Amino acid sequence: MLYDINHKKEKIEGLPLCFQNSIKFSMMKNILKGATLLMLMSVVACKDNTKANEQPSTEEPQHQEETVIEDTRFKVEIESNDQMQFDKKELKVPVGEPVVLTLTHSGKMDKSVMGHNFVLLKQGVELQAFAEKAALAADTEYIPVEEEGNVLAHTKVVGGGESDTIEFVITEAGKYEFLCTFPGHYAIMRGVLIVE
Ligand SMILES: [Cu+2]
Repeated sequence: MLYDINHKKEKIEGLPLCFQNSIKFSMMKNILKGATLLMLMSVVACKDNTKANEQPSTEEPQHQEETVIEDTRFKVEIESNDQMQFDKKELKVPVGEPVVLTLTHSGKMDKSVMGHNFVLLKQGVELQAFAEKAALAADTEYIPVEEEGNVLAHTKVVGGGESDTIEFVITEAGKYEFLCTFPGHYAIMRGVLIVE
């Protein structure tokens, strides 16, 4: 197969330089291989080039006053670990105000073997009886459906390196028990939330 490059050159002059270069490039390659794919590639390259040469838009993004809303919610953190412990036995939060609670798991173990959650019970709920039912509720992350009415707030179950944040409001001052309902954990992983 022979190509008269000069003849073709005449034909392609008058096209934008970008196309000329692409076409020349394609013709050369065509001698060795089929040109279709290469033509396509050249066109794509040409388009990219065009984009790069575009002037940046002079349109100013709509300027808006930024309003920084200060997060005044009360924040509380509780940590858990691979030794089946919470780092706090007592938490204090204000009554009637939004509380943002974060449970973190600083260990490495998977949630299937050392999972933890934070479950806050209504006053008057018998913790041990609740925990024993909860331990069987693996399908609902150890929150038994029939006991949901006894739970004021709860996180999901977290494993090592994970955390979960919840928000709740307690409208009555007093002491509330919390626990981890992962099977076998409640005896150690429990404490009191003081609302005042
Ligand atoms: Cu636990």
